[in-house]
This record gives sequence, structure tokens and C-alpha cells, in this order.
Amino acid sequence: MAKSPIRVAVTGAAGNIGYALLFRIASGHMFGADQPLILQLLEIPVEGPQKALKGVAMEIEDCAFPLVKGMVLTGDADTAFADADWCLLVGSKPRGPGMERADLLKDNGKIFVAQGQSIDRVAAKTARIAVVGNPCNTNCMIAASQAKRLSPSQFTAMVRLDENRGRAQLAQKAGVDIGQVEDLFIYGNHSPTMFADFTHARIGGKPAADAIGDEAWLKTDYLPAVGKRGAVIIEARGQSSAASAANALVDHVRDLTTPGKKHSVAVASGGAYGFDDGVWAGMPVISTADGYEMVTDYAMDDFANSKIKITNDELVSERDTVKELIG
Ligand code: NAX
Repeated sequence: MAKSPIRVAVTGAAGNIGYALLFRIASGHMFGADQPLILQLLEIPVEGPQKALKGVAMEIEDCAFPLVKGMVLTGDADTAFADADWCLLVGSKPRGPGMERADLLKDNGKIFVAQGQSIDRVAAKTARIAVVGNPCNTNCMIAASQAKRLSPSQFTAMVRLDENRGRAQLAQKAGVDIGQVEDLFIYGNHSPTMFADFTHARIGGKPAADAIGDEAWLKTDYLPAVGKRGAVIIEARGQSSAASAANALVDHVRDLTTPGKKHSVAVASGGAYGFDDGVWAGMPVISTADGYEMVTDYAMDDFANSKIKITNDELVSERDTVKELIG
């Protein structure tokens, strides 16, 4: 029997990531080739973005995707999130010239207060939320804090682009196929402080340090290279990562809906790995039939713990900056 359509809300739908993302969702890469969907697309309610959104929707129509059973284009959050099964929160305000990070946190935080409240009012009770808009860990924490009807475990933020970058760089250094790199997980913030845990990663079945034969490279070159990859892309393209970010969100959601998959997701830490209770930190999870379980049994050495402390301190300081926005 044919499946009923699910409702997928996407914010910032006319932005760069939105443009790379919607066609992948509509063609079945995120939810499967047999899952019909209704796209509920939110942009800021001013003429330029709304007009651009109409253009994107026309292109989706022109693809004649069999899975797309309807589209809603709107500038109103309650319309976008109405009965949504998935809310993909991509839209946020970019950092402007001379803008302090604290101002960016506060400005974007307000967006996620409003969207968290709207999701709480109108989304499906079982809705799942994935936050991409930066600073995504803290934005996710803010949105979750507003949604009293939903559980914090329904809110996740994306560190999958960092995992994918980290795996690709290990494969390149070791000169192996990407499929040979396993168990590389991202801990902490989606920012240069993140810890790409090479200490438990395996390449061709061997510990990464043995396969590469250069632990100093892993510590002093690899970690900063993964953390700063976004800046290197901006320098090269003149724009931030869009297609790879959209692809990572496809991976994030697809793997969260594939029981047994082990992957990096930023979740409410619950104090695991020494993260402050209540910050949203990247860590490995295993997807289950209706959610995920955190994987908390990797033993961390002193080096790993020192890296986790740095990224945890940043998450705590972000939370302190926006404390008046937490519901
Ligand atoms: P763009 O500036 O191209 O697009 C953002 C879109 O969001 C714009 O069209 C804007 O009108 C819209 N928007 C802003 N406020 C909104 C609101 N309140 N409601 C609905 N729409 C709103 O940025 P893009 O390159 O698409 O990046 C989007 C976000 O992803 C940014 O915050 C960016 O920093 C973040 N990223 C996160 C990544 C991650 O791994 N978590 C990686 C890629 C990316 O840097």
C-alpha cells in the first residue's frame, strides 16, 4: 500500500543550502524513494526572499518529482510548521561586517525562540527537528527550551558535515577508499573547537594512528584542518559550503531514520563525556525505530578529554551569552 505523505518544513528555503537541499529531499534521498511528501517552505516575509522562494518552487514543479504531493510557500512560521513531521531549521541571519559573535548569537537566538514556540504550537507531537542555522548547537538548545509539548530528544543539531569532512581527510591521508574509514565521530560544537575523535577511528580495520603512522599529524594538522574546513571553503568559493552542507543534512536525517546507524549528531548532552548537562553537543548516537540512543561508552584518554573540555567551555559560554533567551 502506498505510504501517506509526510510534511517536511524547511526554513531559509530560498537560501544557498535550501537551493541545494530541496531537490535532494524531493527526489527521495532523505526519506526514501517510496515516501511521498509535502514541502512547507518558510522564508522571511519580505518581497525579495518570498519572490526567490516562488522561483525555487517553480523549479521544483519543473522537475515533476513524483514524490512531491504539495508545496506550501510562506512567510509565517505557524503555517510552515503546521502538522510538520520534520522541521529542518536552516535559515538564520549571517554574521555581518563588524558584528560581534555575541550579537550574532543573540540575534539568531531570537529566531529560534520564535520558531521553537511555533513548533510547540503547531507541529506534529512526534515532530523531529534538525537545526543547521548557526550557531546550530546553541540555536537547537534555544528552540528545544521553548517547546514544552515536545521532548528535548526530538531536537538535534547537525555536525554531520564535520564528520564527513573528517572521514574524507583521513581517507585522503591514508590513501584508501572512504568506505575504509569507520568510527570517526565529532564531539562538541559545530565550530573550530569541535573534536574529531581520531583516537577511536579505524582505517581498514586498524586504529587510525597505526594506519597513518603519524600521530603528530593527527593532533596538530588534522584536527585544525577539519575544524577550519568551512573557512577554507569560503576562501576558495567566496561563499560558504552549501551543497556539502545540504548533503550532510540528507545524511543526518536519513541516518536518524535508519535503525542501527551509528553517526555523529548534536544532542542534549545529559552530562555524557563530561559535557555540561543541557548543552547540545556532538557525539555518536545509534538510531532506533523511533529516535536514537547516545553512545556513551567510548573511553577517552587525557588528550581527548582536553579537547572535549575546550569545546564544552565554548558551548557553556554560548549558553551564558543567550541565557535570557532560554525558556
Ligand atoms: P543563506 O544566507 O544563503 O540562506 C539563509 C536563508 O535563510 C536566507 O534566504 C534568509 O532569507 C533565510 N532566513 C533568515 N532568517 C530567517 C527566518 N527567521 N525564517 C526563515 N528564513 C530565514 O545561508 P546558507 O548558506 O543557506 O546557510 C544557512 C545557515 O546554515 C547559516 O546559518 C550557516 O552558517 C549554516 N551552516 C551550517 C552548517 C552546519 O554544519 N551546521 C554548515 C553550512 C552552513 O555554514
